[in-house]
Amino acid sequence: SVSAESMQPDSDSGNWKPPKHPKTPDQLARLRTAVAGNFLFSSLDEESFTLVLDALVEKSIPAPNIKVIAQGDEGDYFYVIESGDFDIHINPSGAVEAGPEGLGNKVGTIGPGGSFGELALMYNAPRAATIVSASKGGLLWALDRVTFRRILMNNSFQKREMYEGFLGEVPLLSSLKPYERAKIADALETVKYQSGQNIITEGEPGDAFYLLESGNAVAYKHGVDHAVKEYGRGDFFGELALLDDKPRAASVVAKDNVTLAKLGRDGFKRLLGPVEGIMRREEYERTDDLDPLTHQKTVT
Ligand code: 1OR
Repeated sequence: SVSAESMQPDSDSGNWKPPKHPKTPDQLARLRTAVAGNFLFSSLDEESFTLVLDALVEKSIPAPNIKVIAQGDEGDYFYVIESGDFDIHINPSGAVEAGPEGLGNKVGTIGPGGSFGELALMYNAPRAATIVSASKGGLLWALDRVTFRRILMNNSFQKREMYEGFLGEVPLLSSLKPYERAKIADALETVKYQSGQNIITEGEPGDAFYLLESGNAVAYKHGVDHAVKEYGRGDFFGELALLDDKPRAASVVAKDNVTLAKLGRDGFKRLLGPVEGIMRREEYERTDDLDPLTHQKTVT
């Protein structure tokens, strides 16, 4: 007979069964809301999603200033925020130290729907930051290390790996830290268009931003008889409508078969804040030999 052991790919966790923490309908509803906008969950199939929901454990953080994760520690859980804000602190020495300054510098805050604690689990690395409850505390959902690695990590890890090289080559993103590019990778979706298809249509509302991974695309504008811009690998388009809530200023058409990394409006607003200045500066620094739409040399 076939033993359960031999059907498991990892011999060290051959007897692993996903933990099941029963939940009330109310808990389930709250949990579904909390993970709804979280990109780490978005590519799970129904079966994996159910398994992860079962495995999550509610963890109440009843006061401010509670350390949920300490920089330098080993990773045990991954957390999703249902309510409350949580501050991120990084001590340049690599670990929390004693004393009032021991947490290091506050570098950001994560709110409801956000998540943290994945890095140490993904890379078997010490915790990269300290996470402390802010305001009144809040409510977290915790996923154990093994379930995270076996179920939740596969897709997101592959996605981060897949996009790591490409995002590192995109000039617009070169000022970002690797962690910031990893968060962008989580939110990207690969889309393909065939030669001649419209990717963006002038005059329509904008809902996404695009990075071009392979192939070429061309921008056209009503009333202009030539292409106003050509895009190749590493170029971006679709930012103007999202930055200023304006209709699409041009159509962008696939010149050959193209592969794009698509970032929706929410991801764009949330993750490209640090480079908004660069996108806008390019608009303002336009000079005469640059195309008004695209900030680059006009294609003839
Ligand atoms: P972890 O398992 O290392 C701490 O535990 C968590 O803080 C980490 O996973 C991330 O989920 C989260 N750098 C490192 N970790 C961060 C950062 C961060 N932001 C959130 N975490 N940043 C510095 C980038 C140079 C971004 C600060 C806004």
